[in-house]
Amino acid sequence: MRVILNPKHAEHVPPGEMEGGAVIPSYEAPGRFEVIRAALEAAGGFRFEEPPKPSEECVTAIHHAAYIAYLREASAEAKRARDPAAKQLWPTVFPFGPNPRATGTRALRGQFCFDTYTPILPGTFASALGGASAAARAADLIADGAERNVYVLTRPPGHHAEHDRCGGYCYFNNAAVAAERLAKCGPVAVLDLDVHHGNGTQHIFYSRADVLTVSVHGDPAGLYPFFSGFADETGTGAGLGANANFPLLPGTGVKEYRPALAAAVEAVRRFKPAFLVFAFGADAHESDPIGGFTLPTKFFAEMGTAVREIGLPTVIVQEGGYNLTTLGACVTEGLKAIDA
Ligand code: SP5
Ligand code: ZN
Repeated sequence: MRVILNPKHAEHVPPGEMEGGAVIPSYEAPGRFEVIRAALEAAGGFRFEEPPKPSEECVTAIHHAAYIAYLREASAEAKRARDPAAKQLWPTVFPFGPNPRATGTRALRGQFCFDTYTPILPGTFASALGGASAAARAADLIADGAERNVYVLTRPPGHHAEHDRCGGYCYFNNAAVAAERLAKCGPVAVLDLDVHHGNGTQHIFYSRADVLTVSVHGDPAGLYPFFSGFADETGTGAGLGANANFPLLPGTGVKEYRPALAAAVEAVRRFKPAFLVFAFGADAHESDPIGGFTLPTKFFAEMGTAVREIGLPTVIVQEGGYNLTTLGACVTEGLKAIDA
Protein backbone atom coordinates (compact mmCIF):
# COMPACT_ATOMS: atom_id res chain seq x y z
CA MET A 1 0.00 0.00 0.00
CA ARG A 2 1.20 3.51 -0.76
CA VAL A 3 1.67 5.67 2.33
CA ILE A 4 1.67 9.44 1.98
CA LEU A 5 3.62 10.97 4.86
CA ASN A 6 3.20 14.37 6.42
CA PRO A 7 6.78 15.59 5.98
CA LYS A 8 6.22 18.39 8.51
CA HIS A 9 4.60 16.50 11.36
CA ALA A 10 7.53 16.99 13.75
CA GLU A 11 7.26 20.77 13.51
CA HIS A 12 4.20 20.61 15.79
CA VAL A 13 5.34 19.61 19.27
CA PRO A 14 2.76 20.36 21.97
CA PRO A 15 4.42 21.16 25.30
CA GLY A 16 1.34 19.84 27.08
CA GLU A 17 -2.42 20.02 27.04
CA MET A 18 -4.65 21.82 29.49
CA GLU A 19 -7.04 19.57 31.36
CA GLY A 20 -9.25 20.92 34.12
CA GLY A 21 -7.00 23.87 34.84
CA ALA A 22 -3.69 21.98 34.84
CA VAL A 23 -1.19 21.43 32.06
CA ILE A 24 -0.57 17.70 31.66
CA PRO A 25 1.73 15.89 29.21
CA SER A 26 0.29 15.97 25.71
CA TYR A 27 -1.15 12.68 24.50
CA GLU A 28 -0.74 13.91 20.94
CA ALA A 29 3.01 13.85 20.31
CA PRO A 30 5.53 13.23 17.49
CA GLY A 31 6.31 9.73 18.80
CA ARG A 32 2.88 8.62 17.52
CA PHE A 33 3.99 9.12 13.94
CA GLU A 34 7.32 7.41 14.54
CA VAL A 35 5.86 4.24 16.08
CA ILE A 36 3.36 3.85 13.26
CA ARG A 37 6.03 4.31 10.63
CA ALA A 38 8.36 1.84 12.36
CA ALA A 39 5.59 -0.77 12.64
CA LEU A 40 4.69 -0.46 8.95
CA GLU A 41 8.34 -0.71 7.94
CA ALA A 42 8.76 -3.82 10.07
CA ALA A 43 5.59 -5.37 8.62
CA GLY A 44 6.68 -4.74 5.01
CA GLY A 45 4.47 -4.12 1.99
CA PHE A 46 4.22 -0.35 2.51
CA ARG A 47 5.80 2.27 0.23
CA PHE A 48 6.44 5.65 1.80
CA GLU A 49 6.41 8.91 -0.08
CA GLU A 50 6.00 12.60 0.54
CA PRO A 51 3.34 14.79 -1.04
CA PRO A 52 4.20 17.73 -3.30
CA LYS A 53 5.14 20.93 -1.49
CA PRO A 54 2.26 21.90 0.82
CA SER A 55 0.10 24.76 -0.39
CA GLU A 56 -2.85 26.55 1.20
CA GLU A 57 -4.91 25.62 -1.81
CA CYS A 58 -5.43 22.21 -0.10
CA VAL A 59 -7.48 23.69 2.72
CA THR A 60 -9.35 26.63 1.17
CA ALA A 61 -12.16 24.36 -0.07
CA ILE A 62 -13.19 23.35 3.45
CA HIS A 63 -11.79 25.93 5.87
CA HIS A 64 -12.73 29.60 6.14
CA ALA A 65 -10.15 32.08 4.88
CA ALA A 66 -10.07 34.03 8.17
CA TYR A 67 -9.41 30.81 10.10
CA ILE A 68 -6.59 29.74 7.78
CA ALA A 69 -5.07 33.21 8.09
CA TYR A 70 -5.42 33.07 11.87
CA LEU A 71 -3.53 29.74 12.10
CA ARG A 72 -0.83 31.06 9.77
CA GLU A 73 -0.39 34.36 11.63
CA ALA A 74 -0.65 32.88 15.14
CA SER A 75 1.99 30.25 14.29
CA ALA A 76 4.22 33.01 12.93
CA GLU A 77 3.63 35.06 16.09
CA ALA A 78 4.64 32.08 18.25
CA LYS A 79 7.72 31.55 16.09
CA ARG A 80 8.82 35.20 16.46
CA ALA A 81 8.34 35.27 20.23
CA ARG A 82 11.44 35.21 22.45
CA ASP A 83 9.69 34.71 25.78
CA PRO A 84 9.14 30.91 26.06
CA ALA A 85 5.66 31.50 27.46
CA ALA A 86 4.74 33.43 24.31
CA LYS A 87 5.84 30.56 22.08
CA GLN A 88 2.63 28.72 22.94
CA LEU A 89 -0.72 30.35 22.33
CA TRP A 90 -3.61 29.05 24.41
CA PRO A 91 -7.20 30.23 24.35
CA THR A 92 -8.62 31.35 27.67
CA VAL A 93 -11.88 33.04 26.71
CA PHE A 94 -14.43 31.60 24.27
CA PRO A 95 -17.24 33.41 22.48
CA PHE A 96 -20.87 32.66 23.30
CA GLY A 97 -21.29 32.17 19.58
CA PRO A 98 -19.20 33.24 16.57
CA ASN A 99 -18.81 36.99 16.89
CA PRO A 100 -17.70 38.96 13.83
CA ARG A 101 -16.65 41.85 16.08
CA ALA A 102 -13.95 39.71 17.70
CA THR A 103 -10.73 40.98 16.19
CA GLY A 104 -8.13 41.24 18.96
CA THR A 105 -5.41 38.62 19.44
CA ARG A 106 -6.89 37.18 22.60
CA ALA A 107 -10.39 37.14 21.13
CA LEU A 108 -9.27 35.24 18.05
CA ARG A 109 -7.64 32.52 20.12
CA GLY A 110 -11.08 31.67 21.47
CA GLN A 111 -13.02 32.52 18.31
CA PHE A 112 -11.09 29.96 16.26
CA CYS A 113 -10.83 27.18 18.85
CA PHE A 114 -13.27 25.24 21.02
CA ASP A 115 -11.15 23.67 23.77
CA THR A 116 -7.92 23.84 25.77
CA TYR A 117 -6.30 20.77 24.20
CA THR A 118 -5.18 22.50 21.04
CA PRO A 119 -2.47 25.16 21.44
CA ILE A 120 -0.88 27.02 18.56
CA LEU A 121 2.88 26.59 18.41
CA PRO A 122 5.57 27.89 16.06
CA GLY A 123 5.28 24.90 13.72
CA THR A 124 1.54 24.28 13.95
CA PHE A 125 0.55 25.86 10.65
CA ALA A 126 3.29 24.17 8.61
CA SER A 127 2.65 20.83 10.26
CA ALA A 128 -1.13 20.93 9.85
CA LEU A 129 -0.78 22.03 6.23
CA GLY A 130 1.64 19.17 5.57
CA GLY A 131 -1.04 16.73 6.70
CA ALA A 132 -3.72 18.37 4.60
CA SER A 133 -1.49 18.23 1.53
CA ALA A 134 -0.78 14.54 2.18
CA ALA A 135 -4.54 13.92 2.33
CA ALA A 136 -5.06 15.90 -0.87
CA ARG A 137 -2.39 13.88 -2.64
CA ALA A 138 -3.91 10.60 -1.48
CA ALA A 139 -7.35 11.70 -2.68
CA ASP A 140 -5.96 12.66 -6.09
CA LEU A 141 -4.34 9.22 -6.47
CA ILE A 142 -7.66 7.57 -5.65
CA ALA A 143 -9.72 9.89 -7.84
CA ASP A 144 -7.40 9.19 -10.79
CA GLY A 145 -7.79 5.46 -10.27
CA ALA A 146 -4.03 5.12 -9.77
CA GLU A 147 -4.53 3.17 -6.53
CA ARG A 148 -7.27 1.23 -4.76
CA ASN A 149 -6.24 2.20 -1.20
CA VAL A 150 -3.88 4.91 0.00
CA TYR A 151 -2.96 5.61 3.62
CA VAL A 152 -2.15 9.07 4.96
CA LEU A 153 0.29 8.88 7.87
CA THR A 154 -0.02 12.19 9.64
CA ARG A 155 -0.29 14.04 12.89
CA PRO A 156 -1.65 16.27 14.30
CA PRO A 157 -4.97 14.55 13.56
CA GLY A 158 -7.87 16.29 11.82
CA HIS A 159 -11.39 14.98 12.41
CA HIS A 160 -12.33 17.40 15.22
CA ALA A 161 -11.41 20.51 13.18
CA GLU A 162 -14.45 22.39 11.87
CA HIS A 163 -14.65 25.00 9.08
CA ASP A 164 -13.28 27.71 11.32
CA ARG A 165 -12.27 26.14 14.63
CA CYS A 166 -9.47 23.94 15.86
CA GLY A 167 -9.98 21.55 18.77
CA GLY A 168 -9.25 18.03 19.99
CA TYR A 169 -5.59 18.24 18.83
CA CYS A 170 -6.87 18.99 15.28
CA TYR A 171 -6.25 22.06 13.08
CA PHE A 172 -7.02 21.16 9.47
CA ASN A 173 -9.51 18.39 8.79
CA ASN A 174 -7.49 15.98 6.66
CA ALA A 175 -10.34 13.52 6.11
CA ALA A 176 -12.56 16.38 4.94
CA VAL A 177 -9.84 17.63 2.60
CA ALA A 178 -9.77 14.16 1.01
CA ALA A 179 -13.57 13.86 0.91
CA GLU A 180 -14.01 17.29 -0.66
CA ARG A 181 -11.57 16.47 -3.47
CA LEU A 182 -13.16 13.08 -4.12
CA ALA A 183 -16.64 14.65 -4.12
CA LYS A 184 -15.72 16.37 -7.39
CA CYS A 185 -15.73 12.88 -8.97
CA GLY A 186 -18.72 11.23 -7.27
CA PRO A 187 -20.53 10.74 -3.97
CA VAL A 188 -18.27 10.11 -0.96
CA ALA A 189 -18.79 8.38 2.38
CA VAL A 190 -16.61 9.14 5.37
CA LEU A 191 -16.47 6.31 7.91
CA ASP A 192 -14.93 7.46 11.19
CA LEU A 193 -13.89 4.76 13.67
CA ASP A 194 -11.79 6.92 15.98
CA VAL A 195 -13.18 6.48 19.50
CA HIS A 196 -14.14 10.16 19.57
CA HIS A 197 -16.96 11.55 17.47
CA GLY A 198 -15.75 13.15 14.23
CA ASN A 199 -17.53 16.40 14.97
CA GLY A 200 -15.48 18.45 12.54
CA THR A 201 -16.18 16.25 9.55
CA GLN A 202 -19.87 16.05 10.50
CA HIS A 203 -20.04 19.82 10.81
CA ILE A 204 -18.28 20.52 7.51
CA PHE A 205 -20.62 18.29 5.48
CA TYR A 206 -23.77 18.57 7.60
CA SER A 207 -25.92 20.22 4.95
CA ARG A 208 -24.46 18.38 1.94
CA ALA A 209 -26.16 15.54 0.10
CA ASP A 210 -23.02 14.45 -1.76
CA VAL A 211 -20.92 13.52 1.28
CA LEU A 212 -22.20 11.02 3.86
CA THR A 213 -20.55 11.17 7.29
CA VAL A 214 -20.80 8.13 9.57
CA SER A 215 -19.11 7.85 12.98
CA VAL A 216 -18.91 5.08 15.60
CA HIS A 217 -17.67 6.48 18.91
CA GLY A 218 -17.98 6.82 22.65
CA ASP A 219 -21.29 8.32 23.75
CA PRO A 220 -20.78 12.09 24.00
CA ALA A 221 -22.73 11.97 27.26
CA GLY A 222 -19.44 10.84 28.77
CA LEU A 223 -16.67 11.24 26.21
CA TYR A 224 -15.03 14.08 24.31
CA PRO A 225 -16.21 16.07 22.30
CA PHE A 226 -19.30 16.01 24.58
CA PHE A 227 -21.43 18.41 22.51
CA SER A 228 -21.94 16.35 19.36
CA GLY A 229 -22.09 12.75 18.23
CA PHE A 230 -25.63 11.98 19.38
CA ALA A 231 -27.66 9.48 17.40
CA ASP A 232 -30.35 12.00 16.44
CA GLU A 233 -27.92 14.20 14.49
CA THR A 234 -28.88 13.15 10.96
CA GLY A 235 -27.98 16.15 8.80
CA THR A 236 -29.89 19.22 7.73
CA GLY A 237 -31.40 20.71 4.56
CA ALA A 238 -30.10 18.92 1.48
CA GLY A 239 -27.89 16.89 3.82
CA LEU A 240 -30.78 15.48 5.84
CA GLY A 241 -30.16 11.74 6.10
CA ALA A 242 -26.50 12.09 5.11
CA ASN A 243 -25.09 11.89 8.65
CA ALA A 244 -25.22 8.90 10.97
CA ASN A 245 -23.85 8.55 14.50
CA PHE A 246 -23.43 5.35 16.49
CA PRO A 247 -22.62 6.31 20.09
CA LEU A 248 -21.55 3.45 22.35
CA LEU A 249 -21.22 3.17 26.12
CA PRO A 250 -17.93 3.44 28.03
CA GLY A 251 -16.25 0.06 28.28
CA THR A 252 -17.52 -1.04 24.88
CA GLY A 253 -15.82 -4.23 23.70
CA VAL A 254 -16.08 -6.47 20.67
CA LYS A 255 -19.59 -7.70 21.51
CA GLU A 256 -21.04 -4.18 21.55
CA TYR A 257 -18.82 -2.71 18.82
CA ARG A 258 -19.41 -5.37 16.17
CA PRO A 259 -23.14 -4.66 15.59
CA ALA A 260 -22.52 -0.90 15.56
CA LEU A 261 -19.78 -1.36 12.97
CA ALA A 262 -22.12 -3.51 10.87
CA ALA A 263 -24.83 -0.84 11.06
CA ALA A 264 -22.34 1.88 10.13
CA VAL A 265 -21.15 -0.15 7.14
CA GLU A 266 -24.77 -0.73 6.11
CA ALA A 267 -25.41 3.04 6.25
CA VAL A 268 -22.39 3.55 3.97
CA ARG A 269 -23.64 0.91 1.49
CA ARG A 270 -27.18 2.35 1.36
CA PHE A 271 -25.72 5.70 0.30
CA LYS A 272 -24.07 4.06 -2.77
CA PRO A 273 -20.91 6.16 -2.67
CA ALA A 274 -18.23 6.05 -5.35
CA PHE A 275 -15.41 6.63 -2.83
CA LEU A 276 -14.69 6.00 0.83
CA VAL A 277 -12.65 8.01 3.29
CA PHE A 278 -11.77 5.99 6.39
CA ALA A 279 -10.92 8.19 9.39
CA PHE A 280 -8.85 5.61 11.23
CA GLY A 281 -8.23 6.15 14.93
CA ALA A 282 -6.69 3.46 17.11
CA ASP A 283 -7.93 4.98 20.36
CA ALA A 284 -10.79 2.48 20.76
CA HIS A 285 -8.07 -0.02 21.75
CA GLU A 286 -8.25 -1.52 25.24
CA SER A 287 -4.93 0.04 26.23
CA ASP A 288 -5.67 3.58 25.06
CA PRO A 289 -5.18 6.08 27.89
CA ILE A 290 -8.14 8.30 26.95
CA GLY A 291 -10.59 6.17 24.93
CA GLY A 292 -12.33 3.98 27.50
CA PHE A 293 -13.19 1.14 25.07
CA THR A 294 -11.86 -2.42 25.38
CA LEU A 295 -11.14 -3.59 21.83
CA PRO A 296 -8.16 -5.97 21.45
CA THR A 297 -5.48 -5.47 18.81
CA LYS A 298 -6.85 -8.25 16.61
CA PHE A 299 -10.18 -6.44 16.32
CA PHE A 300 -8.43 -3.76 14.25
CA ALA A 301 -8.00 -6.40 11.55
CA GLU A 302 -11.76 -6.91 11.69
CA MET A 303 -12.26 -3.16 11.21
CA GLY A 304 -9.96 -3.31 8.20
CA THR A 305 -11.84 -6.27 6.77
CA ALA A 306 -15.13 -4.39 7.15
CA VAL A 307 -13.62 -1.46 5.25
CA ARG A 308 -12.27 -3.75 2.53
CA GLU A 309 -15.64 -5.45 2.13
CA ILE A 310 -17.32 -2.12 1.41
CA GLY A 311 -15.42 -2.53 -1.83
CA LEU A 312 -14.67 1.08 -2.70
CA PRO A 313 -11.52 3.01 -3.60
CA THR A 314 -10.45 4.29 -0.19
CA VAL A 315 -8.36 7.03 1.34
CA ILE A 316 -7.36 6.04 4.88
CA VAL A 317 -6.46 8.96 7.14
CA GLN A 318 -4.72 8.57 10.49
CA GLU A 319 -6.64 10.13 13.37
CA GLY A 320 -6.09 9.34 17.10
CA GLY A 321 -4.48 6.52 19.10
CA TYR A 322 -2.34 7.39 22.09
CA ASN A 323 -0.71 4.28 23.52
CA LEU A 324 2.70 4.29 21.89
CA THR A 325 3.31 0.62 22.62
CA THR A 326 0.16 -0.65 20.86
CA LEU A 327 -0.59 2.06 18.27
CA GLY A 328 1.75 0.64 15.62
CA ALA A 329 0.28 -2.85 15.81
CA CYS A 330 -3.33 -1.59 15.66
CA VAL A 331 -2.65 0.48 12.55
CA THR A 332 -0.68 -2.31 10.88
CA GLU A 333 -3.45 -4.86 11.55
CA GLY A 334 -6.08 -2.51 10.10
CA LEU A 335 -4.12 -1.59 6.99
CA LYS A 336 -3.07 -5.15 6.20
CA ALA A 337 -6.68 -6.28 6.37
CA ILE A 338 -7.79 -3.47 4.06
CA ASP A 339 -5.20 -4.49 1.49
CA ALA A 340 -5.67 -8.25 1.87
C1 SP5 B 1 -8.08 13.04 17.40
C2 SP5 B 1 -8.40 12.71 18.82
O1 SP5 B 1 -8.41 11.53 19.18
N1 SP5 B 1 -8.62 13.72 19.64
C3 SP5 B 1 -8.94 13.46 20.98
C4 SP5 B 1 -9.08 14.70 21.78
C5 SP5 B 1 -9.50 14.33 23.16
N2 SP5 B 1 -8.82 15.08 24.12
C6 SP5 B 1 -9.27 14.80 25.43
C7 SP5 B 1 -8.15 14.44 26.35
C8 SP5 B 1 -8.69 14.14 27.70
C9 SP5 B 1 -7.64 13.71 28.62
N3 SP5 B 1 -8.25 13.31 29.84
C10 SP5 B 1 -7.42 12.54 30.70
C11 SP5 B 1 -8.18 11.50 31.42
C12 SP5 B 1 -7.40 10.23 31.43
N4 SP5 B 1 -7.97 9.25 32.27
ZN1 ZN C 1 -9.81 10.13 19.11
